[in-house]
Amino acid sequence: MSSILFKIENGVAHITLNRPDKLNAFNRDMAILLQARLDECASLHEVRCVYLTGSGKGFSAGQDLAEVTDPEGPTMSQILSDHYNPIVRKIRNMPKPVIAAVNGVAAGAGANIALCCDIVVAASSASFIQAFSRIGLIPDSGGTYFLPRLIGWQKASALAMLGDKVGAEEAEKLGMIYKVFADDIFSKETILLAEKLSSMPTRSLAMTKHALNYSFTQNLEEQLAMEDKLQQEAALTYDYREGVEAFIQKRNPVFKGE
Ligand code: T3D
Repeated sequence: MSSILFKIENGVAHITLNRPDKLNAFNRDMAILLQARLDECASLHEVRCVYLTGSGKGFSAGQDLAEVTDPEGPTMSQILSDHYNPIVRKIRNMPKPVIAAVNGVAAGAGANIALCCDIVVAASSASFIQAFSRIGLIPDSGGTYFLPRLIGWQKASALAMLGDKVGAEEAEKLGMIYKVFADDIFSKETILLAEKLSSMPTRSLAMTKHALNYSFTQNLEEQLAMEDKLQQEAALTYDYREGVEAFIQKRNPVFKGE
């Protein structure tokens, strides 16, 4: 059985981390396969939203700690430069929305890969742990970048240092994630959310993502100029014409992602 499951349905690419016996901890194979699937999602026109989740009871327990103690296993430098950093870049640069559907515990790199996604939703029994400090490491996979931006410096600092477990409800209150769903409706409701996104104007969503990515490093004048440029591009899309026409004609728009 592959460590990554993949299917495309109703415009949504479903990527499932699939090492359930190890709470979907990342080994090299899973990290490399995930990257290949993310590349596929970026290039396929029929994929208009990516839905990333875990199989079994966890989302991902981060780095497979058995692999790091294996003398034949990858080095720390390979783990970051070949595994986690490219995954984070591919998610942030994906020209379509990526949903992290956190079905269970998300720890270490597993938590931070979820938190770098565009929309993070969680089952009520899920939890987030910056587990790094528990084993003498620092938060990686973008954790020191995304966490303070999501929840503020003080909370990020405390969670990164203490490695406390944060339940889904608390994560929602902190602004770490978008929404919590009760366990029994989690899968159905979050797939519906992904399918809704896949029927939206994909190119303008990609431009929105691009503008949000850049907002962290630009001043207001630069950001206004970026919005101006992107809005002109958005106005040239088929979906913009369709959206306005549908409004005037009092009907639902049918967007093509073009
Ligand atoms: O060198 C480097 O490490 C560089 C990379 C850094 C990036 C990172 O992600 S560092 C952080 C690595 N992750 C962790 O430290 C988390 C380790 N796991 C846990 O603390 C706990 O498993 C959880 C809090 C996540 C969940 O606890 P619980 O009680 O629900 O489950 P469990 O019983 O601990 O785990 C279930 C099984 O998964 C168990 O296997 P077994 O005994 O049934 O055969 C456990 O060993 C396995 N497992 C869980 N996490 C990992 C793992 N196996 C390998 N690596 C793991 N990270």
